[in-house]
Amino acid sequence: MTLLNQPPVEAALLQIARKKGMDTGRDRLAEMSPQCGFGELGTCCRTCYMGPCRIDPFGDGPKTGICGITPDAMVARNLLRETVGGAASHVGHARHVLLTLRDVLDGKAPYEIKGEAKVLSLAKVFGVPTDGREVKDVCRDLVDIALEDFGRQDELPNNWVSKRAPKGEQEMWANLGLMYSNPHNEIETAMHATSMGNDADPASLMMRVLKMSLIDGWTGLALCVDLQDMLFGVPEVSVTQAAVGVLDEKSVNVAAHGHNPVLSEKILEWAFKLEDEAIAAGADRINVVGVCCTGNELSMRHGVKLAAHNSQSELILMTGAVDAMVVDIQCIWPQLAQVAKCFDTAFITTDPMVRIPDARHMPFEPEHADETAREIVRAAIAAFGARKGKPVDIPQISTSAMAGFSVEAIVGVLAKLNAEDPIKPVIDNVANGNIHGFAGIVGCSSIRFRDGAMTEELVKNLIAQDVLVVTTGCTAHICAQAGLLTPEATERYAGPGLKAVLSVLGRAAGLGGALPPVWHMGACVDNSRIVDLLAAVADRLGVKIGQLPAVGSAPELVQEKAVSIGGSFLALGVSTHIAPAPRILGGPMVTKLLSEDLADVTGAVVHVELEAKRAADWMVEHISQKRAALGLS
Ligand code: BF8
Repeated sequence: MTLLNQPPVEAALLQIARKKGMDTGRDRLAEMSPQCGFGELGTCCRTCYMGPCRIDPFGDGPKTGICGITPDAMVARNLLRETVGGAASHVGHARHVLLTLRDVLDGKAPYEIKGEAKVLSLAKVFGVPTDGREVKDVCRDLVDIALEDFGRQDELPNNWVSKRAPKGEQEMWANLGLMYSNPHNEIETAMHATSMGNDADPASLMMRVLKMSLIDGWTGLALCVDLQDMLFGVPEVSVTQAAVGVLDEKSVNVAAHGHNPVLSEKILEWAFKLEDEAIAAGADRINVVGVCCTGNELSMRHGVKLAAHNSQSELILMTGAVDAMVVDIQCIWPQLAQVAKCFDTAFITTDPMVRIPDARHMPFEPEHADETAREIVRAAIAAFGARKGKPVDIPQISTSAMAGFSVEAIVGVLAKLNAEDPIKPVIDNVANGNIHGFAGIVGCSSIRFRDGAMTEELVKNLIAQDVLVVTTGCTAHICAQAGLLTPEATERYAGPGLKAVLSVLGRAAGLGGALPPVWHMGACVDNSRIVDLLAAVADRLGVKIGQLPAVGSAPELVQEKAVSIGGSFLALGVSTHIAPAPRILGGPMVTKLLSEDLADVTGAVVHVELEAKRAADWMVEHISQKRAALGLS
């Protein structure tokens, strides 16, 4: 791991950790390095108790598991279980929001429907009548359509994919046998098929991986975002601040961490309502800041400041300035509870699935959202009372960052140039080469790559070559902290063509400067917004998404969710760079399938590259090939 390029925020936070003698993820990684080679290759099988079996595909050792399973079947089976983990997380998140929205419509949960425009636009997609009807009634019909998918046993196509996904791609998926019905049944089937003595055909297992990824994309991401937009409103562009310097010594600092805005929206609401109590406790105010994807959700809809991405979540606690870290689901390191114990920080878990020893558990249910959120904010004020006057270490580093690039917001900006045909200015600039193409740089922050600034270098290389970048998840935090979500970044890093386009768009949007070269589209579930954007451009051009000069990348893969999201882009025909390698390299057939043969199935391939400049070059070259196929120079 190189430290030559360590981002300044990491450098400052690690210095604090060292000063305080605190253990970090980097220390724990160093202690267990080198990591298990069998695990990295994917050829370790723990499916049954004759094992664990380990196959060294390159040496003279065993060539199959004890039951005879081949390395290809082993890596495919393991990959499918990772994909199930990702899809189950996103589908579970979506279902939670769905049930919350149903309770809101039934008057059982204290939220308002803020996304009326989204309700009406989805009604059109799903053929729900709107004339003369209350928005709530239209919304209820949409909720019922989504609920039907979770209960159906009729094997008819799932509503959210068959009515919501682009038709051309659906035809391809249907021909490949990838269309699905009830997502829960498919998750059950995938777990069944991967248990001992079932599917041992790597090709069949890999088709299951694609199918599970589709479920992730449409009943996970798209359903989740549609519901959240109906409930909480569609994001609009706003300017916020990012990095640890957004913590404020004199305020009650509440860090919202996780993924589900059903909790964090209420925390934000109660932080405003209890400001007087905080002032009475000696604070200037209550400062709600965002960590990981819940941070992105709050930032997209309310301009809340972004404090940290995933691999910094334990480090910001070491400032001693976080009064409460309130978490919901996913990507919560158990270590956070141990770090919080060393300070006055209240580390509060809220979901029954996320129980962590030494955390304070305050069960959050939407029906009692107000009471629990009030109690949580009061716990933060009490923690501030205990901390007040004690020294804290807050590195004074923060950057400006523009967020809130929903498709609706992007179309709104473009409409200022061409109200009749908003997508046309983009298409014209792709055709004339000002925009070489598009890259979605998404996913996690990995301590295996952070100290080399993998993501920042990749993004800078792409925008210098006139590639417009969209981002989500922890990658969005990284880009924000590097100052890449600013008009200044366009001036400093963008190639001449991209700079010209973004300057015109920025002026049209009334910014008085260029739009940023990297557009923050939200949390990881908001990758569905990227799909919607691609679908709109493809539709306007009359081509399939896979034909667009577009490419994806997850340059610091950590979570199973990133695997299933990556798979959903492959199913659309969008090729994807990834680092580190998925755990398939021990299976030569599966490796070839993903890196070459998939091109003949969906039109996409996976490319592994650990070095940022080379990864960017591959992505630019891939875009060039797509341009050439469309007859563009
Ligand atoms: O869903 S980017 S580390 S926080 S998995 Fe997790 Fe990865 Fe961050 Fe958000 Ni996404």
